[in-house]
Amino acid sequence: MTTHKVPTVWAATYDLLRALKLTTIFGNPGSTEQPFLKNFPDDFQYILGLQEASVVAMADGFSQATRHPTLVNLHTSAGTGNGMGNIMTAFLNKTPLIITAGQQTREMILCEPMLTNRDETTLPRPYVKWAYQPARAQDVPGAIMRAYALALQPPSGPVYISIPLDDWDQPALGPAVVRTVSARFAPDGERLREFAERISASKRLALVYGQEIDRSGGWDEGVALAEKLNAPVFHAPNTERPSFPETHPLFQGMLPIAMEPLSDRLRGFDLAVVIGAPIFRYYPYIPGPVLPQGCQLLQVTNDPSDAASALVGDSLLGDAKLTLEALLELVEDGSSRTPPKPLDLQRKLPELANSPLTASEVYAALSELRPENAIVVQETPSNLGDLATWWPTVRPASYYTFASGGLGWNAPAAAGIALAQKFSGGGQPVVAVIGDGSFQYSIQCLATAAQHKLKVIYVVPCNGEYAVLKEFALLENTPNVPGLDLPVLDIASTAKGFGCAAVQARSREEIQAAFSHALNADGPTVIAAPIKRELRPLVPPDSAA
Ligand SMILES: Cc1ncc(C[n+]2csc(CCOP(=O)(O)OP(=O)(O)O)c2C)c(N)n1
Ligand SMILES: [Mg+2]
Repeated sequence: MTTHKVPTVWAATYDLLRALKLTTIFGNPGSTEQPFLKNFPDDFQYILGLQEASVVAMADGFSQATRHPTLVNLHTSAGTGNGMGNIMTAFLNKTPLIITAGQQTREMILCEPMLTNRDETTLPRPYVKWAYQPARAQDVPGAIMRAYALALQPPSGPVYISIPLDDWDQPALGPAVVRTVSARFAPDGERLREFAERISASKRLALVYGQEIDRSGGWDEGVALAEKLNAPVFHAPNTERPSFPETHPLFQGMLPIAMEPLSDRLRGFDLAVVIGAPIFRYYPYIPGPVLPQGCQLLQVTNDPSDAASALVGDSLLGDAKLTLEALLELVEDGSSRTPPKPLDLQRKLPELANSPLTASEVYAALSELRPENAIVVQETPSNLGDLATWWPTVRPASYYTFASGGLGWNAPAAAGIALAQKFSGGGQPVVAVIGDGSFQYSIQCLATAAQHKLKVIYVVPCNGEYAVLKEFALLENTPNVPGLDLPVLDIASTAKGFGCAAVQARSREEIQAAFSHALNADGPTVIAAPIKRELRPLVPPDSAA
């Protein structure tokens, strides 16, 4: 008697995941996911997050740091809902996450028992590139293959598949079809030459570098192009991945985050070339033109939607690194241009230390012990500029933040990045600077960091308030807003409860001692640093200087 050997949907799917190198799964399980997770294979790793906001952002950080799509498994509608803020962020970050969620048994969905994910493809929209529930169990592996292909291709981003729990034991059609797709594309040659000519002809040229450069691995090409053109480089406003060394003499800082000051900053330039960013990612509304009089704009992006939504200028679709390489060949040498005056970082500290310290004093203390290979992750809204002053980004893939502003992404993302370091043996320590308010949104990530002994140091500047919202209240003239103070938090105790080493550090000496100790620790450390309350203008008046 011959036995008929058809794999189950479960077996065919795990083989597909193996083939696609999706063997690290970030999740939080429920009964609708257990049929997928049963007999979990030894060559896979399940990274448990205790709340889905952490699960999604840890996977996002891991995916960015490994430069590979990553699998997430959420618990039906409730888990998807908890993860939704960070799914939105992953969409704006353009991180290829393949998010799966369990669904009730097909037999019962009609009567909507508990755990039914009702209208399952509606919930994650519009912040996924595709949301799907296979029409039949046999389509599960094919749907995951399609999801992978879509997530990876530019612009990459999250996709969502809902999978009924009874699908896993069904017979598959056979082994899954494994396909490959391209993760990048080169620009159109003719249009590229036109761009190169316009760039070469510019007398007063500004380069604006965005996140797609660092994501594409094009950091060195970006530096080479700026040097060949001898042109100033700005970071695109609110960029989440700095893509140019901030200590380079051509670096001119980040463009302001609002219309009027941004256009003022570009005054005098005849051409702005934006590579790898939308036009523009503004934040507060300060009305003004997009560009000053006499300034034209060229944009390079791999995202047709960002090309279409640009308010002004001409766009070219293409991968940032490939386009930079090609432009480098085509543009004329810019030695006749006058280089800009190097930025003055304004590193000034008071002779007598403040008590409590200012955010600047905390970052100054840390910067003296900065390991050259450290990776920074930042979610500290009111003093991120101070951090950049004292801890400028000088290497590729060494600074991460979110594209969205949705709090609760960076603390878990830092854990995901540290996990990627651990798996790759990279040994780069992760320093996550997270405001005391921001730290609360996905605090459960600390348990995952402790469980896996991740080399991540959380530095939490504690001002006991939502300072940036107070700054916003001044800008928008909205006095007496309630709920902007945080009177009761004990961050070090909370962190200890999640299994992390934690200290409160008040002085420069205490901070440096805690940081040195943490750098040598076998696991995560949380350093809570009380800081002085300071309110500064949200958009500095001199940002147009
Ligand atoms: C999910 C989410 N909820 C609320 C907000 C609004 N928000 C923006 S900044 C901020 C306060 C951040 O406080 P903290 O981390 O302490 O930083 P500080 O401003 O004090 O430097 C809040 C609540 C948000 N951006 N995201
Ligand atoms: Mg705060």
